[in-house]
Amino acid sequence: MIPCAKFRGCLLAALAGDCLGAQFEFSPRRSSFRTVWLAFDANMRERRRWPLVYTDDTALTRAVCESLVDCRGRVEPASLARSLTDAYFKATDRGYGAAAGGVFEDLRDANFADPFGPAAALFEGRGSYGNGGAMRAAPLGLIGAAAAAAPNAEEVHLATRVTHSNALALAGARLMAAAVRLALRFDGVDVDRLYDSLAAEAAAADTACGLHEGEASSYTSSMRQVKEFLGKHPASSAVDEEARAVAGALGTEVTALRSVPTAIYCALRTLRPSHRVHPLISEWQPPGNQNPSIDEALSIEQRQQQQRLLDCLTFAVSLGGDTDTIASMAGAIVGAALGADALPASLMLACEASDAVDSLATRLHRVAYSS
Ligand code: R7I
Ligand code: MG
Ligand code: MG
Ligand code: MG
Repeated sequence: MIPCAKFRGCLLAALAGDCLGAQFEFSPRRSSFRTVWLAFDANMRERRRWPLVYTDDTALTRAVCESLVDCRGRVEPASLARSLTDAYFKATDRGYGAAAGGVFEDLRDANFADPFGPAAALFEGRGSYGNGGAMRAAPLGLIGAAAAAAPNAEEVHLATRVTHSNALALAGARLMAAAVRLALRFDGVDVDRLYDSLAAEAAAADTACGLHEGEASSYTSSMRQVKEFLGKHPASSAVDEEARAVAGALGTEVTALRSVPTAIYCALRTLRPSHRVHPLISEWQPPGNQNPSIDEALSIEQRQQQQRLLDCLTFAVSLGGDTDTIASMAGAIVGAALGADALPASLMLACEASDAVDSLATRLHRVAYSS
């Protein structure tokens, strides 16, 4: 059985990436690693409840979890469409993609008669290739890891098509869910093996969605670039050059193709046992050292896991562009691998609704193992 702590780590780190990244989403210029880290450090030192609000990424991830819990771990498109739409109308100002609002209005106006209809009509019938399906796919990876018969890929397609029917969006969501599913079983050592499994998932997703290698628009070719970057191991002092190169090659856009492989790189980079956390972070003292009521005494291992996650999120946001979504997806993968111990208490205090996300993760875990 996958421990509940890994479900919690996944969804809480996804929340943290969204909340931390939202401050930088589509800033006109990329921020340095140092600038991003100083902002995060200040966020965690505020020591008041929820200075950081979450965006559509978390609103819709919560909605996916709630629908999965209601439907005993299954993807029921009508339930999911209703749950996503309710989340949207509860707060339409959470930074939704330009096409998303219209889909939710159409779904509601037709009383959810055809959960796939409005999304299929977008962009002259080609459907959106935005990353809005991938950004909420983590819970599907969690459920998929527990399912005995792993019906995952088909269910991810159904869940994605409610808002995104373009092949690029479907394959990206499927790859993101697979990344979470595989990260849950990561042994802490063999990142090459994790990469190989992900590359195989990318190839399968391309084939299933009719994407062809060579057109420079396949997940297979992006994953090959991920491997090249993973082979490089640049020094911490070169982190901003690394970020510039990764952002240029893999992308930081709102499209699934130019953000999911980027998030996967951010996660795998951090999970390599040889990865050195940036000195700004390895020298960091959690705010709790001044206030024992917030961060209790941590074991060395727990401290290192927290530093790893913070290093991942800082790097992801320093790439620029779609920072909330890339950090959220990277966080989901790393959080699934490391578990909830990797989330500093001061960070959880800073992120909106962390308590609700935590209990939702626990409910999802219960559902995942109760059938
Ligand atoms: O994918 P989506 O939900 O957006 C998610 C992003 C994340 O960064 C969130 O944090 C939030 O900021 O938004 O929303 P969509 O509107 O479906 O897709 C995003 C954008 O991708 C669209 O608004 C378009 O600009 C672009 N796009 C397309 N452009 C041309 N042709 C998506 N599909 C197409 C297309 O087929
Ligand atoms: Mg967002
Ligand atoms: Mg959307
Ligand atoms: Mg975004």
